[in-house]
Amino acid sequence: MASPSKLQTFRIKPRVFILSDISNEPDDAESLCRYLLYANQFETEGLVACTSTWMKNKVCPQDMEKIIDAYAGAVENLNRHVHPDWKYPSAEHMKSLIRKGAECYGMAAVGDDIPLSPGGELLYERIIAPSRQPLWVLCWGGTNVLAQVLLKVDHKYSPEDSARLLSRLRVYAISDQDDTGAWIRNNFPDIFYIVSVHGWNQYGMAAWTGISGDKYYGFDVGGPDFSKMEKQWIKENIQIGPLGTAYPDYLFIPEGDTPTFLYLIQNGLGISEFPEYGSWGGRYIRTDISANGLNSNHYSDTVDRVKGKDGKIYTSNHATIWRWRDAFQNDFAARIKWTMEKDMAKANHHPVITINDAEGIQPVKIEAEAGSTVTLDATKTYDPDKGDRLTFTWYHYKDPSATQWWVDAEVAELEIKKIDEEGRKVEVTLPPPEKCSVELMSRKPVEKGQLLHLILEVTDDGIPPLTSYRRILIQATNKKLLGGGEGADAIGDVMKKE
Ligand SMILES: [Ca+2]
Ligand SMILES: [Ca+2]
Repeated sequence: MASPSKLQTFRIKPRVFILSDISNEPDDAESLCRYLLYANQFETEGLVACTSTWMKNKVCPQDMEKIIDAYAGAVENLNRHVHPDWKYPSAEHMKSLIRKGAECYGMAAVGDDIPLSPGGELLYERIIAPSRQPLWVLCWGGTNVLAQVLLKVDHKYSPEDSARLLSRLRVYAISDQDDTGAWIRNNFPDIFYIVSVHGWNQYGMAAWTGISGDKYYGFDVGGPDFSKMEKQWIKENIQIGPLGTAYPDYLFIPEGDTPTFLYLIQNGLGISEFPEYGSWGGRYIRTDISANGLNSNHYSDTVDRVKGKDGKIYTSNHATIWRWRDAFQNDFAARIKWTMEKDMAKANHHPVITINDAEGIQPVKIEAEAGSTVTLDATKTYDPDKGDRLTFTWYHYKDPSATQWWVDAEVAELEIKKIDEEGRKVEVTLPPPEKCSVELMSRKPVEKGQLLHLILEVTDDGIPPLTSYRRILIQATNKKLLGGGEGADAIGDVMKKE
């Protein structure tokens, strides 16, 4: 019989603080429904209703309460489907975190003589609390609550203490939705800040619309599979049970704010300190590459190359999210089923991956010489549900290793050879030194070459199927400095030689 102690565990609970312009349209309510299904793996520290350019003069905390009332009816069943050490927080606890942000637009809430809103008070408390864990501020609307608090920290603390406190902040914002986003990045450029930057309100250009915006905005036509975003699918798979019935129908696109926490979900794929590695919440890279990014700690859009539904390759920022759509929609649907099912044996649960004896979700880090072969063994991987069959897929995620647009010219393929029929064990051969351990332009050999990303994806055959991941970070080395070639000062000259 399936035992809860065999279910996935984690090492930490990321601290999360949500600012939401809930009720400007239905999509924040949808995102909150989904977020609550993952609430057992996060330490939620605040839920603040804020304004945005789409709702400038009111905030709607009462609509957060309604969703959490619905969650109250789901907690008991949810807890039957997670490891006993990773239970869901009570609805009372989640409700106690709700506050109002400033009931005005943007910078009108920010100034020396303007008191903090109740939401600002809570955020201030959480920022100055003694914790070594980063605090993730997820911005689903405007950012004036955050801007208010930054100004207060700046006034109350010495530059050194303020820098220390703000170094623990991590922001993921869904574009700029008021005039404080640009103000924050200009005045506090060292804050870790993920946001798509583009012309005002031109959301179709932003990576986050990759979650579901392909039809509405008309990007990547033919690439993403929209079937699990259709209203009918949502009706049948999501809008059911105690929590799902609180999930409203969508107006423009569903769940535009959801990528902020898809980014943090602990499924073995993403590593939250490294936006450039890619995750369900997309892939972002530093805008400013000055020494350690000290001029600006802003992360903006980049692209992935992904084979679409029609077999063509799509190169886009949106693809960094839609490429995972099937998996994250199945994950959502499976958790909605948990809310309705008392019996663990009647629902699906995630495969638990072990690689080379390391269980868990953390990346596996290895160093290997360019051209050498390493063995990776996931034999001990299991599914906690009796009888589920697992499919093992290993693939080289090349995009994170590239330093420029032409990934195929810069990142050579890892050779992956299955040792057993299922592919639980593989031999992986690194590219030769001239392909992974020389400088891009000078062709000078380097001792430490590319960091290569190998992903193991394990999917079960439950209903709906669930996927777990592990990332293997392979640091290529070149101890004998082999493979150097004739370089050039200009990229055009390098290309001629290729
Ligand atoms: Ca929103
Ligand atoms: Ca399973």
